[in-house]
Amino acid sequence: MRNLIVIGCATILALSLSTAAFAGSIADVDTDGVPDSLDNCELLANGPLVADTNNCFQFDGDQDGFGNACDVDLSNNLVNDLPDLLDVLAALGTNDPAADITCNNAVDLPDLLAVLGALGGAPGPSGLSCAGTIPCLP
Ligand SMILES: [Ca+2]
Ligand SMILES: [Ca+2]
Ligand SMILES: [Ca+2]
Ligand SMILES: [Ca+2]
Repeated sequence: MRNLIVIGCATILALSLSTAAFAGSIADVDTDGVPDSLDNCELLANGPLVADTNNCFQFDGDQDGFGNACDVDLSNNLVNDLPDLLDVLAALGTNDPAADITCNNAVDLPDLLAVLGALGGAPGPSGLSCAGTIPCLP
């Protein structure tokens, strides 16, 4: 009987460990359904389980590996800076996919505000190893 209990405990422990390892391999911090290692906005939900503003799914207009939801670095120098602000101003009224941060098929005020609000930061983070190169082909 005691052996059975020991075996039972060992089995439960092994199951717990393997479950933890499994959970670790599919970590999804923003719970959007895309594992961190494949998520082009690791910390910001951008579909499919938790959609971003306009139900976009990992939309990445400039194909740099950072999804638009977390990428206002339009000049692709890995800093959110003045050139990005100038780029979004120049794209206002167009449907330039790189500048369409909110993914509503138009570059408009919310996109400008997103760029303004993120000045001084950096794009991402992204779980893709190719993030920062164009095209980012995982
Ligand atoms: Ca995710
Ligand atoms: Ca995400
Ligand atoms: Ca991007
Ligand atoms: Ca920039």
